[in-house]
Amino acid sequence: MSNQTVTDSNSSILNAKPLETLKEVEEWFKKVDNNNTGFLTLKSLQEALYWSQNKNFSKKACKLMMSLFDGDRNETINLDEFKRLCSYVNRWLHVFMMYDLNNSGTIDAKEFSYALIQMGYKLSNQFVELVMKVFGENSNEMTLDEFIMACVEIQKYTEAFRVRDLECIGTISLEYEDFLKIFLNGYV
Ligand SMILES: [Ca+2]
Ligand SMILES: [Ca+2]
Repeated sequence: MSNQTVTDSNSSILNAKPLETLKEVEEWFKKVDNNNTGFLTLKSLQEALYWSQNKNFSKKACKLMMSLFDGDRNETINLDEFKRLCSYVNRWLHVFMMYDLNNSGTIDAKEFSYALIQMGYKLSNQFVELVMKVFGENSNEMTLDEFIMACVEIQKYTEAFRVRDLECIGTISLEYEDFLKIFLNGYV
């Protein structure tokens, strides 16, 4: 795998500024946080994402969002964290729509393959099919939450590879423990 052309588009998405002016975000938050606790649990985050996107987000996808945006690590999402999270999902939604070439509301293998090329990845069709199987509940199509998860994971492990492939030759040599660390870092 050669990754030297990978852009930092995903990391700029992650660093998106909160949508301070978007009143709707506050409304979605309050709609779900109806007893005014000031935070969303994993379950209520799932509900809030449904209101915000009119799309189902799996529990797994919500856990990923929680891991990315629970800045104070209290296992809940407050309003500021939710604003950042919505901005992030919104940007991914635009990416998703851009590559949903036939406007089906899902991304198929051909569209995903094209999206990856446009994002700077050079990956084989067999690998794309494998990713579709791993992340897509229906292995022929990916929904928005599945697409985000697949892209975030590919980005994360590409970064781990890139910092070890200093000469950008597309090959790295790993010690056993370093290999395990890459895997375990996916959990923190
Ligand atoms: Ca939090
Ligand atoms: Ca499509």
